[in-house]
Amino acid sequence: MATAPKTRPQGRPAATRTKRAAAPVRSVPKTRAAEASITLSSKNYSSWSLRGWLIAKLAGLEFDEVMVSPDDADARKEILLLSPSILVPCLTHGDIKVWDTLAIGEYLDEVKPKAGLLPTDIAARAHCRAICGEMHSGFSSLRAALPMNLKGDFPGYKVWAKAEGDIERITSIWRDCIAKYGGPFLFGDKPCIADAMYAPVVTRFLTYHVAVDRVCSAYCKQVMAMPEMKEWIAAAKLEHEDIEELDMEF
Ligand SMILES: N[C@@H](CCC(=O)N[C@@H](CS)C(=O)NCC(=O)O)C(=O)O
Repeated sequence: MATAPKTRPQGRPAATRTKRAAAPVRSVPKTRAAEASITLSSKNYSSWSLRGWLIAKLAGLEFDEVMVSPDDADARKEILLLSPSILVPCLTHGDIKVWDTLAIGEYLDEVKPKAGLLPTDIAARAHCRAICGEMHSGFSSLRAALPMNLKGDFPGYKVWAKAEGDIERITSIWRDCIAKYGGPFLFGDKPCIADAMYAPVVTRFLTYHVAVDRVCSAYCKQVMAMPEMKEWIAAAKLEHEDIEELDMEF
């Protein structure tokens, strides 16, 4: 069942996460040794964790998931060792550490060049990098107004006016890509880094019942039908509800 929507005065992005139960750093082992590991936090709330994880999946990388709780003091010390930025996601691949989602995407494109993480055509690749950059550095109103919450379902949620501008820009990016490259994903028939970057926007649109046009709605369905998305969302739904009140962009 959905938890009650957060009430926040519209027009004022909230800033603090008030309470989060301490959870130890824990590694989720796979049946065989993986070539890499990725630090992640909440699968329900952490949009950057989802992006990094999805990119690694699309790359076909074998990796272990290291779940961390940044609010626990001991865990925080360990995260500092795992991720110099104290942010998730952080990829460890042999001796190499990459602690930013875009950098993880660029690195994995070099390591797994056949995975198609970036489009092969130079113009499409530049376009892809531009819209990934826009997501990485922008849309703060949307991120503040509609935090990722995969367990949530908030029909009738009042979208803050400033976030409407972000929604318009994002849907125009999607329409443009789908018209140019033929869909069903942003750069053609296979998902790439751009789809991973925008996947948490898709889930936000569904969580908060944001109405979009036919093309964008079909794109949202396409992303939600990805087996990797189904796997992540199923795990998110099983996650402990240890965050009493989350009132920040996450
Ligand atoms: N620009 C970073 C953003 C990463 C980020 O903001 N991660 C959030 C979680 S979604 C985080 O680790 N926040 C620290 C905290 O929760 O204490 C990236 O691209 O990876």
